[in-house]
Amino acid sequence: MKVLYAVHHAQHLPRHEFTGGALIPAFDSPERAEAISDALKQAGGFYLTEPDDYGLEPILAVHSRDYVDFLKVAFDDWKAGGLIESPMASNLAGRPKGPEPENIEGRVGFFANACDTTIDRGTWEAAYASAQSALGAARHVGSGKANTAFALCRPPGHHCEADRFGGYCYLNNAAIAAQHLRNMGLPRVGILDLDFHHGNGTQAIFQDRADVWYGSVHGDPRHCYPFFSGHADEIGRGAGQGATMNLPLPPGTGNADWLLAVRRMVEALTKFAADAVVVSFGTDPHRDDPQSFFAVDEAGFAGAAELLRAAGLPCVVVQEGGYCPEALVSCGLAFLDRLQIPTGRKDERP
Ligand code: OKP
Ligand code: ZN
Repeated sequence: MKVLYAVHHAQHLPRHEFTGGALIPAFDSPERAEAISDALKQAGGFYLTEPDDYGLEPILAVHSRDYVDFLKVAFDDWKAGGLIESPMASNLAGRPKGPEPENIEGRVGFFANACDTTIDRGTWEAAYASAQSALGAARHVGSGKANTAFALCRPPGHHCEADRFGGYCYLNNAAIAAQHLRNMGLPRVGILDLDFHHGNGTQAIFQDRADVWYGSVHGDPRHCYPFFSGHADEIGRGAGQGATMNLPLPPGTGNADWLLAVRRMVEALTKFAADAVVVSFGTDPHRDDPQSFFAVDEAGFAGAAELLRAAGLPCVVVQEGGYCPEALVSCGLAFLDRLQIPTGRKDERP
């Protein structure tokens, strides 16, 4: 399987995040992506390459120009403004938002949907490279070269809206990949979000559209981040009604109930008649993950891959979260191994 991996992610080095009323060491560390890439190299059968540079245009197909311009300069403007540490939102704009403030602290809040995440020196470059990995994987699958590809993205993307960062996310890699598949000529694209957290950003980006389906299985937002999005009655709006699907699950959810939900998602994807699916893939449903209250294990991830493979959909897998180093590796391998079409049907070499 082709794996798009931009080593530049290591330039994104958040020192801390705001959680539980305190600044704690950031969960999204470079070691996360390094653990996965090391394991894939060792496992064999995965062909790791740096993504090509597809430029800003496919990013601007999802994100606003104002937001992208802000991300590029936020860190430098923060320092120039005499502020300490790194940009982090302390005030959030309501919806709809008014005009962008002039003050840098105000601008950070204007372009944020949570107060947990910093923007650091190197964040823009890493987020840009991460999006290019998603684009590389989308192009590989969308052009028919292979049925599957894996974008080993870091930072993740699914909490990021068109013009708001948060939840460790700055550019919505999965949304950028899905939109790119549309622009390559695929009429109907699905996004299946298996990360423990609901992808509030991805949902917001596509909730009004009928051509991109979004489905998510996640921890019930009554009990966990992102708290205000991901309830079962959120099914899309206007033309997009019926093209959003949420299955929030309670604390303690294990393989059986999780896979039942994934099965319902895959059935809905099939009914939607998606031409390809982008999987927002997080390993945080695993029972050992420090952020999750699910009890899924490697067999669960293998089962999810089996369901997707049986559906016969071209599949772009995009890394989102996962904070237990061992589970990042074991669940990633379990999922990707099982997703591959058996040899003889389609050559998976790049
Ligand atoms: C990013 B991805 C819980 C704090 C949660 C934000 C979590 C972002 C997860 N005590 N903070 O979806 O894995
Ligand atoms: Zn997550």
